[in-house]
Amino acid sequence: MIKVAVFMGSASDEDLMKPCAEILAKLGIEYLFTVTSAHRTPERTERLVTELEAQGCQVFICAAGMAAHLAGAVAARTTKPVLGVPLAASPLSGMDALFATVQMPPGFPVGTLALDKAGARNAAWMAAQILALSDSGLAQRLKDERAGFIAAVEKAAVTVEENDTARRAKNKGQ
Ligand code: RP5
Repeated sequence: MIKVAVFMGSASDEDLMKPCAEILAKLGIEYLFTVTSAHRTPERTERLVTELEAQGCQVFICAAGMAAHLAGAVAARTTKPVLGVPLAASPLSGMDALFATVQMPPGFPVGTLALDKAGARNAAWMAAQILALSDSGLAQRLKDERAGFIAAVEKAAVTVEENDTARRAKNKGQ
């Protein structure tokens, strides 16, 4: 059963949003990764939200650039959590998409993540955290992934400290 829907406003958004799909797949979350536009295909967007929600979809991730109304349009049609990823797709460097995504009227929230790939990744992690509220197996997988992040930082700290020690020894010997 599809638990997370990832909507992009255009196929040109696919590259920026691929990391989102990769994380959902890694966590074993069933998802749909597709294109639908608030402006170009409003009927398709509405139909997808209605059908996916009826099938049990729990979280909607919406990514768009420019006048990024996709997340808002989805939030207007569901009370499931909607996460928005603003994309830098115009000469305004994503500020247009950020403002369009984040400034929702009261009662129709869009949980807005960072721009571009950083937001794409965190939208997947946030969706997983939402699903993990009622899925203990997924909650454990998230804890395991956190342990991996911690181990990576600790390993990097050892390497950086060793590099510094070596540099100091070299400078002393000169
Ligand atoms: C938005 O306009 C899309 O999400 C995309 O980021 C941007 C440009 O779309 P294309 O003209 O490349 O289809 O709706």
